[in-house]
Amino acid sequence: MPAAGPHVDWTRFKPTDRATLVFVICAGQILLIRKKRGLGAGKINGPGGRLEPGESPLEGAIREVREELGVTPTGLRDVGRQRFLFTDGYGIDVTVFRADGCRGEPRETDEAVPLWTPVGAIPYHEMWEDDALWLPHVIAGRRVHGRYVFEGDRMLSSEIEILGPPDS
Ligand code: 8DG
Repeated sequence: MPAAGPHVDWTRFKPTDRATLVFVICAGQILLIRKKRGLGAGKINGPGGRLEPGESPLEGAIREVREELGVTPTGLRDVGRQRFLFTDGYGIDVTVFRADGCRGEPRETDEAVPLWTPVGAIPYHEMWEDDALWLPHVIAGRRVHGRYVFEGDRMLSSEIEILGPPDS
């Protein structure tokens, strides 16, 4: 995709990468990470990462949580898709999952530090700028689709559709 300004024809969006994010939410807590490397290193996020060739989003989501935190998320539900276009032309299409628990105790790896966080105290100021727009809906049990243009770390535009609860 060519370099973009804030106005994008999303029907022609061809992402460079497809990726996943997983938010394990249970007992009033959400499992976040401090990301040590990759896109968004230093930020707080959910675990997740780029899909490998031939992998489904669900498979990739489970693999990334295992790799980053050493635990297996359970009860995953697809809660929407977030698409990002950077002004240098890089695009990433992210499938977001909510999980209702995980098997094992999250531990630090060379990719991430686990941070169990009360759902009422999410540090949005240390996260990607768009997250404050859609993550509250996911926590409230809704699905959200979003499209964003970024210049580096700075969000230039956002479009969000709030949908109903995920299929169980
Ligand atoms: P690596 O091993 O190649 O270093 O990395 P990876 O694990 O394959 O990929 P990654 O760099 O972790 O992939 C980027 C992750 O960041 C992916 O989970 C999607 C996520 N992500 C963005 N933009 C945004 C955003 O604006 N908000 C949130 N919450 N996550 C985002 O790429």
